[in-house]
Amino acid sequence: MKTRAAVAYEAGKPLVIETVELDGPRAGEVLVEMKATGVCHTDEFTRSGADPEGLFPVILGHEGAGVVLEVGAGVTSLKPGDHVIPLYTPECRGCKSCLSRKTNLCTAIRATQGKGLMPDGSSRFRIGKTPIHHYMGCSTFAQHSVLPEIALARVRPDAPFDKICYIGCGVTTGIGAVIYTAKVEPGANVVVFGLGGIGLNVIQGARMAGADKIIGVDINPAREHMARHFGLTHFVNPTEVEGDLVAYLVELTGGGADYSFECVGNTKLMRQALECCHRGWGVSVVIGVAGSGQEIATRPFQLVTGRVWKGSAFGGARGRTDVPKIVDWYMERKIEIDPLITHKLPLERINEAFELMHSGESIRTVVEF
Ligand code: NAD
Ligand code: 022
Ligand code: ZN
Repeated sequence: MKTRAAVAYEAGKPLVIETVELDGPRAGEVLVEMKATGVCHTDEFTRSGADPEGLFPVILGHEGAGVVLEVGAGVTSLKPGDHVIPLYTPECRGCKSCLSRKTNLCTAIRATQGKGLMPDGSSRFRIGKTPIHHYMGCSTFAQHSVLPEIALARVRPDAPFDKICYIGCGVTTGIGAVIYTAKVEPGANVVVFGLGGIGLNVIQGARMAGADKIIGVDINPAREHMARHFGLTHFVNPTEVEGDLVAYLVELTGGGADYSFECVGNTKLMRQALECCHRGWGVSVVIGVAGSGQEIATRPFQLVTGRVWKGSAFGGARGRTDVPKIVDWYMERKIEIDPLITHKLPLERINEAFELMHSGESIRTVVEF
């Protein structure tokens, strides 16, 4: 079939809206009609050429929501008409990682996904004879995409696509890091570095978990207002703190944070996030993705004295199991998404989403098909 997509032909160039050829689903695969997609940092990381593993030409996008149109041979968990959210972290329930119950990082299709290919080693997208790469196993910047069955979460049909697409990355990453990775308990003191599309979801996760102090750190003063709406109790602008930020945060938390979250991707902040944790038990979760080749540092004493450094991918969520639950939380008004979607664009104007991201004007831009 033919479909409309935003194609990244070359690193650093704007996306081009094109009609592309899409082959139907093979065994274990599903054809999805995309209804909406968010535009996230990793899409820009790859588009810009900063991602050393970026492949071109490619159809980017990993934060979508849509409807199943057709299923390939052997697909049993989905049928045409089902509403779905694509998963860049799939859940096969059979690999060593899924069976371990200790991680959400399913390995079933990891090798081919990283190469921009479907599990059988080929691409479903092409223009003329030129194959176009898939992206993070999702390629949501296309009106239709083909995905593996294990990379789709079936969700309730009454949930609005233009909001729940954000659960495909940002919402689950932020809330999941609190609930699944850190397991924040009621009464805990929490420090969040970076109050953007991820950090604001960490804040609402911390509120949901019953945290006491929820302290947000951001250099953009405009982020305070929205953060308070989501549960922030104290705002800290590092540019206005006299002296050492870590000492200031330890004082503010009465001895150190029980949990801290780095939601920027800055290795200096990762260190501060660890070091502002409470001696003996404080846990710091790295969510931000730093530029390639960067390293984190601290003195071993920080760990010897009981602080714990952790990382979280997709919030530690098991996609097919947990994503439908998060959609339910949204529909039951236990979490909020609407105010975080600050901009909406048609596919033709998708390049403006990257500009809004750079200027700090948007939290999330959603593209509707
Ligand atoms: P964003 O741009 O919306 O937010 C970043 C925030 O950090 C902004 O509000 C900015 O003002 C603030 N900031 C920048 N420099 C700062 C500094 N020195 N001190 C304090 N605050 C500072 O980005 P986002 O969408 O929230 O994403 C944040 C990070 O999370 C990115 O690195 C992204 O790639 C990563 N991420 C990770 C996962 C995962 O699974 N681990 C998933 C999604 C996103
Ligand atoms: C999503 N991310 C950032 C913004 N939006 C993001 C980026 C990378 C990861 C998670 C979220 C991530 C963490 C750990 C891994 N990835 C490796 C997982 C593994 O090796 O099993 C990651 C993922 C997908 C891809 C690359 C890296 C990919 O499909 N190319 C989950
Ligand atoms: Zn993302």
